[in-house]
Amino acid sequence: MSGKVLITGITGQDGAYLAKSLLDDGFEVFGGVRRGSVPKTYRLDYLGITEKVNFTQLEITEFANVQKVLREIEPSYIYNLAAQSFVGDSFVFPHFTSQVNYLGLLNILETIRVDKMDVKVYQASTSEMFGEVLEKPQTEKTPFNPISPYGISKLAAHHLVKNYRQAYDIYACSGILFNHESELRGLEFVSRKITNWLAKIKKLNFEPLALGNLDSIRDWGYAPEYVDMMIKMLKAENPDDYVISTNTEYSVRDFLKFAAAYMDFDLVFEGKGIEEIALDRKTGKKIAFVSEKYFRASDVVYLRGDNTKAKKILNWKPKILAPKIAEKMANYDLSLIK
Ligand code: NAP
Ligand code: F7E
Repeated sequence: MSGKVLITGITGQDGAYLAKSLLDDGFEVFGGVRRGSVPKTYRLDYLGITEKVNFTQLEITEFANVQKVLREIEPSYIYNLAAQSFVGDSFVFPHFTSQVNYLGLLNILETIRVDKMDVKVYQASTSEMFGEVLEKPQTEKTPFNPISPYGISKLAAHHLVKNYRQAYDIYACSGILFNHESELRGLEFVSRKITNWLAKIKKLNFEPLALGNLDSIRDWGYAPEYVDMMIKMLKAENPDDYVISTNTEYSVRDFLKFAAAYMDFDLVFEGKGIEEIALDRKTGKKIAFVSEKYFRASDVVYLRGDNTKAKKILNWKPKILAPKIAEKMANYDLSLIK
């Protein structure tokens, strides 16, 4: 594969890792960035690739802007990663979330359809579409049952991909990605919130960390391994949808324990529900507590993906699991505090 690639959402966690992999493979990478009061290239800076990316102004909700960008670049591949990706915020901004996550993709697909563009499209679908799960573990065939405005907007986009593929023969596929984390994860997501805050407790004696639902279970993978799967999907002869996951399950409490152990805190949990706290066994110091502030109006409490199809057809196998991910992120967050 070679040629021009457009990544929407290039400044996000996945966009940065994907751009790095594609540049390493010899692609010409174009990155869509939206206007902000400050440049948001810190992830690309961290990976040392900012100078290698061709940036273009892209507001995914503006049809005319999307059309102009696609016509100017004429990419052979589009990875649509742009999203309002924080589930918690989707309850606060449901309209905005739908506009970005659904209408953004529609703008891309409509431009391709009208201009009859020869381009392959990757859409960032999500395990959040399974919502209150109807089957364990979840596969490509598991019925969707989303319970957040985020999950609903992504499911609408997921259906759009299938519809344009079937009706207009456009090469478009969806990766149903389960949670994936890294050193470049946003601070609002629970994994990074934990490692970042614990590092501050460890090195700066910060106050305890407030968390929401500790019982929530996720199938956490490592983001750099997941972007490789996105590339494999567009290399395949035929477009298809794949679950990308590790087929393992850990609770938020487990993730907290892994990160804490790396920082030499031996956590014991006391109390139940809203009263639950985590103490360091050695010092008796309170490290974390439950706060209602971080409960969601409705929360997806169990996710675990069966990645058999991706393994079999695309020869993809994740190696890095939650305990190691927590360590890597904890190590990185400690290193940020001199
Ligand atoms: P992220 O870090 O939140 O990045 C989102 C990106 O979208 C950012 O570059 C953001 O730009 C851009 N964006 C947001 N609104 C936009 C708009 N209106 N116009 C143009 N760009 C816009 O997300 P991520 O973790 O990398 O995830 C990448 C994609 O995969 C997202 O679609 C997410 O929903 C999906 N996904 C993620 C996971 C996961 O566990 N990470 C799992 C399944 C699916 P700014 O930098 O300007 O904010
Ligand atoms: O929450 C619970 C929370 O915000 C995970 C996005 O990348 O993955 C991500 O969505 C769980 C939830 O990720 C806190 O209630 C407890 O049950 O890290 P998260 P998410 O909602 O799973 C999916 C696949 C995506 O597609 C999304 O784009 O952890 N939780 N306490 C907390 N969550 C947060 N954020 N903060 C807490 O204090």
